[in-house]
Amino acid sequence: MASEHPRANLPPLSLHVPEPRFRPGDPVDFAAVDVPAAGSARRPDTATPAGEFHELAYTLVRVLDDDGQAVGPWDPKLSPDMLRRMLRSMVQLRAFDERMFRAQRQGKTSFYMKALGEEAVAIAAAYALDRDDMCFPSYRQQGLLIARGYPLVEMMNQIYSNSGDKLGGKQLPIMYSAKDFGFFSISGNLTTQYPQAVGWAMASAAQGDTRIAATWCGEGSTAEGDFHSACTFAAVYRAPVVLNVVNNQWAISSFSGFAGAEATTFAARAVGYGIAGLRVDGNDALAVYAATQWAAERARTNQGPTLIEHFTYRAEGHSTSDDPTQYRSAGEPNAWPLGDPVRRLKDHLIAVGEWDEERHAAQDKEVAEEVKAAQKEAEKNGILGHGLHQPLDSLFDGVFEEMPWHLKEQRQQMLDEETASGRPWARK
Ligand SMILES: Cc1ncc(C[n+]2csc(CCOP(=O)(O)OP(=O)(O)O)c2C)c(N)n1
Ligand SMILES: [Mg+2]
Repeated sequence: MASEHPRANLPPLSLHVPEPRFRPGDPVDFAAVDVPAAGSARRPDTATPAGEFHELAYTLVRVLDDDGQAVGPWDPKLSPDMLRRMLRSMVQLRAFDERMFRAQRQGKTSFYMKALGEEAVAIAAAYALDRDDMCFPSYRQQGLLIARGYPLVEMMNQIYSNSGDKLGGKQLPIMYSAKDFGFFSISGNLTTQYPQAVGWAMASAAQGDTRIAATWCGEGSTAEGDFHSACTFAAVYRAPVVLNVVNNQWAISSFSGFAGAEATTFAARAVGYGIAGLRVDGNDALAVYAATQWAAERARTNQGPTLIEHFTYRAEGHSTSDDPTQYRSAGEPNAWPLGDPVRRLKDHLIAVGEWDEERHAAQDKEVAEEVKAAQKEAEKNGILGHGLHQPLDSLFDGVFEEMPWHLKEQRQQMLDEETASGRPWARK
């Protein structure tokens, strides 16, 4: 073929197709992952222009060292009480995930997504932000709701699409929406939350408000056009927003190389837009807290947006519909060089004499009981697939303020067909 080409004297073009380092059955060695020492990254004043610390987009902001001590300029110097609250929220999130994953396996719901290994990302950010800052999460930041004290029963009602589900059974399980908790509706369409967060932040500034926005997407999602248009708007208008990229190495079965990780970091996206960029150890709750607090301070003082890459690892499958043993080595989660975020925060509290193994074990038990009790409560409202938990004619509600004539007709047709079939559809 090549010889028939009119310009056969030129070398043939070829494409680079990224390939993950480890496949099922391969031994895992993450020695090539560069892990700078805790405390080694400098912390510029929050008023420093974004162009003066580009190196922070290529390193890792880390606070917790291998001995469990908090070191360096990014140490947020949190009180032991605050550290214990963060730890408890992370433990709650893990217990909640565990129980809901099992509920899906037991056929009580159709779908669940865990945040195992990424607990610090959402929990530490929730504590660093103000309670009334507006969050635009992806589907893996349920930790925001847990840290803000949203009732676990309400989350479960949504997961079960039962009669207690505030969203009326209209959303896929785990796609929560909680306006009162500053938690924007989760969308299944990746990265739509990015321009929404920037738009909200711009509106907040345009109205002279003081609240800022924060948003999260996965590293795979940075390939979406929405990510880039959001960054442009945020940069141009210096929108008061914190843009988080959760680099957990995987986008379902595609490794981060397919979103550009072989060429540069995700935090480096910020450099091209003239946005402040930070790359952070996402398994270090103190580093996530410090980076979020720093970025929030910049936003609050009209220094503009910050893009934070949280370098972490998705320790479980993408969702209950996924089987990671089919595409990656089972050794990866345990070999991940940044460790387990829960264990690291726990070790820190123990190292500073503010926690011990007995208290931790007791808390684990207490939290497991709390989640179990919430589940029992939620199941009183029904589980997915067992009966019609929402009145059938409510299917069309909540979209338009005034229902258009064609939807009224369709609703009537549906109800007529149900009546003719003899099924009980009536509004309770
Ligand atoms: C616009 C769009 N494209 C594709 C999908 C299918 N999809 C759902 S999750 C996902 C992977 C996202 O990976 P990443 O952004 O890294 O987030 P993570 O799941 O790792 O948190 C894909 C491709 C989708 N939901 N929306
Ligand atoms: Mg990912």
